[in-house]
Amino acid sequence: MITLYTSATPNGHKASVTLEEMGLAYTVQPIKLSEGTQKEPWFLAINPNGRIPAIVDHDEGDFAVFESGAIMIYLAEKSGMFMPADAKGRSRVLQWLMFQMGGIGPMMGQANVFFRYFPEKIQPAIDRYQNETKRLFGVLDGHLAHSEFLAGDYSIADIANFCWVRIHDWSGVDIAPFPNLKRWMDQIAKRPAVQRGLKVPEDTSLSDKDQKKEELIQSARKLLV
Ligand SMILES: N[C@@H](CCC(=O)N[C@@H](CS)C(=O)NCC(=O)O)C(=O)O
Repeated sequence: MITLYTSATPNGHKASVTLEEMGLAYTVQPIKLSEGTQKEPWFLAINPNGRIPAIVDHDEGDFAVFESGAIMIYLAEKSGMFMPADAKGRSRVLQWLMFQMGGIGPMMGQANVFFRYFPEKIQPAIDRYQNETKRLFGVLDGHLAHSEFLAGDYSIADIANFCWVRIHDWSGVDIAPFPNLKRWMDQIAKRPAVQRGLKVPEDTSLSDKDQKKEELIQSARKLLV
């Protein structure tokens, strides 16, 4: 049994979708980011970085794993699923996973901050992160023009990038100019395990009511300064 500490964010969904896809037994402990639960000493003992997601694997002596990418690799190795065993296949998956961890996540994350959360609209910062997000979407689109998935069969690399690209509205970037990316997004969104994972820890679909959306924006702002 695994405990997943999470919130309804792209990084949290990377872990919950992965667990759902692999059919691993887990329980969810929701972390209230707006209340600072992630900075409490008991949670820092699990993740010294004070962020979600994190997991504790009770089958492995309560082994704790933090960083969403590291969690996905750990679960792929535990389950033997969604990452090939051969060196080249594994490397291809890790390349696209790192592309998300080092590119899509940080750039979209900053685009979200400057476009969506900060009341002051600092245009050069918005432009910088939106342009970089568009450039990265172009890289995905170009690759997906000749591949069904990012690295051979459907893998943790697809899950990681999907969970971020789906919130492109938060960054103020449209995916309509990227038809291959859109085709791939639509395909992954249909997977039942993905749909279940996106409801963890609660159903916060992108069509949230305005009031709920405003609450989310307010609590995110508090974390950023
Ligand atoms: N690189 C980390 C980033 C984790 C992260 O930034 N998590 C956010 C939610 S998506 C968080 O916990 N924020 C709370 C805070 O900043 O205090 C990962 O991939 O796990």
